Amino acid sequence: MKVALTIAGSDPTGGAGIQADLRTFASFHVHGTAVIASLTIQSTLGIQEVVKIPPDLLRKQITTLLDDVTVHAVKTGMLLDGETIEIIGELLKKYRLTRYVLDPIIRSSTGFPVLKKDDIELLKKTLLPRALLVTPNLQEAEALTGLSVRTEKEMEHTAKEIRAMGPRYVLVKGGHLEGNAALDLLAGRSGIQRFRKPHVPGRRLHGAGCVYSAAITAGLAAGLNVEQSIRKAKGLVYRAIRSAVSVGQGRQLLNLTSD
Ligand code: PXL
Repeated sequence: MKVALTIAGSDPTGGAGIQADLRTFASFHVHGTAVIASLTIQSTLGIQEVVKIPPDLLRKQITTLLDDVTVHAVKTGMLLDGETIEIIGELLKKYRLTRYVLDPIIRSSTGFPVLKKDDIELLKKTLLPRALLVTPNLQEAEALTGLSVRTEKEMEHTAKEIRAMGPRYVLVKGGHLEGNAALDLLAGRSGIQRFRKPHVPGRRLHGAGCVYSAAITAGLAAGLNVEQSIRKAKGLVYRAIRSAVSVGQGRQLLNLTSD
């Protein structure tokens, strides 16, 4: 059985974080393992509070799991501080986890701040060079580089700038770009590749980034390469956004039950 691991935050709504990652892994028929790095207190209306898991507990969760279980691909999501980032960097190295997808969550979709400036710098130094793939949205690409990312040309330039920080591939997600196509740009060894799906209008979503990076991780765990994993993941995300559901009064959640 192929195994994927998520090291991320808990989201009680099930729309984002660990809960979304595990549902996504299951929909790709990959066994999901999960280490909780942070807890959120939230509803579909937004985050009330975030709490980090104490470093010794984070470390023990990961080492106890990885001393036993062989993991074929790993993703990280909501990490709340430098100590968390350093432990994960050290353990990625120790366990030689090279199929690593870094979802650089800097703020939540509802605007709740996740990483401070110093933590972003540490993430760039410690985790970016270990990533096979990093998946920033436009705001995250701006925060990682200090550049403006509002056009396709700027996306391309920024993807290359982030790639120079060490990851093998960079996927800049243009879902929030003006226009009617959801365009993502992948920067890799052989230049830039484009992934497009129609923009689904009228949705205010929660967790789309988590589902996307988890779906890519599942593809990698199953043995697909980066391009194949992105193509398959984008298809799943598109269908799940088209059939998004309301379970509360706030944002809609991706529907993974029909795939
Ligand atoms: O969508 C980013 C995200 C990731 N992880 C957790 C979250 C959120 C957004 O709310 O709650 C746990």
